[in-house]
Amino acid sequence: MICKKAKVLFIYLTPYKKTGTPIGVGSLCSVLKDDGHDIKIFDTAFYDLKKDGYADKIRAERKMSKKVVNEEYFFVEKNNIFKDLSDMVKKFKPDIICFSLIESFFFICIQIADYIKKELGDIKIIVGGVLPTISPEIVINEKSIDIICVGEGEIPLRNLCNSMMDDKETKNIKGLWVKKDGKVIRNKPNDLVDLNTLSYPCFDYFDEKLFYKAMQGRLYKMMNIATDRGCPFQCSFCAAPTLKKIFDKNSCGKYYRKYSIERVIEQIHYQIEKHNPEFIYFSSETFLGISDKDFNIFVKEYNKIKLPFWFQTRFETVTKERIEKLKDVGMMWLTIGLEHGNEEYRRDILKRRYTNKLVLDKTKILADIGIGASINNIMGFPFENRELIFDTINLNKRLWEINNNLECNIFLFTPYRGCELRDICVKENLINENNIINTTLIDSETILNFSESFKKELKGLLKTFNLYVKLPEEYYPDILIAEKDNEEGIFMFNKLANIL
Ligand code: B12
Repeated sequence: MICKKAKVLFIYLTPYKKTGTPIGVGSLCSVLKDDGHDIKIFDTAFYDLKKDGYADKIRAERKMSKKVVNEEYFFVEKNNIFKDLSDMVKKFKPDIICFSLIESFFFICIQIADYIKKELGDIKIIVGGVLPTISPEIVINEKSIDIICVGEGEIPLRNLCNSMMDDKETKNIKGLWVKKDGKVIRNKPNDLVDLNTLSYPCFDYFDEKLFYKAMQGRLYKMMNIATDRGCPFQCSFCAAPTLKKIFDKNSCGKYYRKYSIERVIEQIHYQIEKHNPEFIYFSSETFLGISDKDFNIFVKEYNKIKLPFWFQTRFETVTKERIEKLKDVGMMWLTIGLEHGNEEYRRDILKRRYTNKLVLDKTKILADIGIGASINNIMGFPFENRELIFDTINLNKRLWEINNNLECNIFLFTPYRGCELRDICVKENLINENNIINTTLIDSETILNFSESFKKELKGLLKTFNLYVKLPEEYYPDILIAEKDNEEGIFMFNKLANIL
């Protein structure tokens, strides 16, 4: 495809020091690069916009993970986002500015978009990502936003850039909602892409520092590899089921798609050749959801690659045979969502159906083979109370007893748009229907309208979760003191945290 080159600036909105190269933006860069467009990326990871810390630090303070020892070598903090952005825009002179947006960055996105329009000229602004896909009206209603992308962006953005540069009409491009003469033209979402014909995500334009991610207290140059897109499960705290519904309703094709195993292997070689990473991270939601045939090909081929790797999967998919084989070819770690310790609550409210026995058995498999894991847990759900939270603490305690090489992560439930539990929160008056979330997983206070006493309790339990999990029960009276948000509580917390 030959057309005039567009200058495209991506603004990747991500929390302070939240590194890792995003597959979505990488994939968009890749199709534009194929068509010869000029690309730059402005990343918000370097700016402490909310002045409230960052995930790696807070996780270490809450005793979830080890303190990162080498971060100063890989991170430079910048402090004037508007000046830096303005300098980049004036120098690069983009034809179009692209934001990739999830809900927690809505306000920052609008602030930056307004600034661009007011101070830097009438450059076309397009916003894509999960939020405009799930709640398009909210985003398109913003005065500084010209276009939004609903659904996957590879084809719509390519068509937009190519048409724009050829002075062709852009208002009817599938997948885009476009403002024209004071009206919004709402085109249908584009078909979902065929992963096996798509170019690999291109990370060439990202700052090298963003490749570094923490693993066991050390930052490594890591390459994110996706093996699929979408998710076949129905968890009520996740937006994936709603994304699936939107794509089904618009007949866009199947949301949950896998790369062929040959493409996965080819992609790993391609990215290693380009970026020379120290570690591979498989960013798919359920890495071990692959068939035995593909699994065996993966192991055989990865044996030639040999870089250490980790991935995310579900408990159900862990088997002795598979983990042993993976360990032999470089598997170092895995992340598993347990989410809640009460079986009934997990099944009925969170829509996760597995037993605690299964969770214990699978953790034993990991312990026997000598593989560590991050166990992700959430608390502060609707209808939860202290007793239910202790079911989560107690199950984690049993897992920790089986396998000492576990990171027990605990996060507060946040009802992002698109997740089924959000509707329940609205119904129960726990949030206002129009609420737009402006918070991330490291926050220490719930945004739900629980009673003041339960809010306090959540804050205390979030801080002390790992003390309860990892210290013997005779410490519980002291941990109760450590829950308090006062001098006595802080003193006790520090004293107990030092034991771990
Ligand atoms: C992998 C992942 C991560 C990774 C990588 C994040 C990333 N930005 O790539 C990590 C672990 C870092 C992460 C962190 C967080 N994540 Co996350 N994450 C995901 C997950 C599982 C997959 C995302 C993905 O790679 N999809 C595949 C790519 C190809 O799709 P995509 O990114 O959406 O991009 C496509 C389209 O959206 C569109 N598009 C995107 N941007 C743009 C821009 C333009 C201009 C255009 C035209 C199109 C376009 O085109 C892309 C290519 O087709 C999703 C779940 C999901 N199903 O989406 C949650 C999800 C996106 N995450 C979510 C959240 C909340 C977070 C955190 C805030 C968690 C937290 N509480 O801290 C942080 C924020 C960090 C950040 N800025 O991204 C929520 C968002 C909820 C919402 N309603 O907004 C989701 C939906 C999960 C959920 N809870 O429901 N996440």
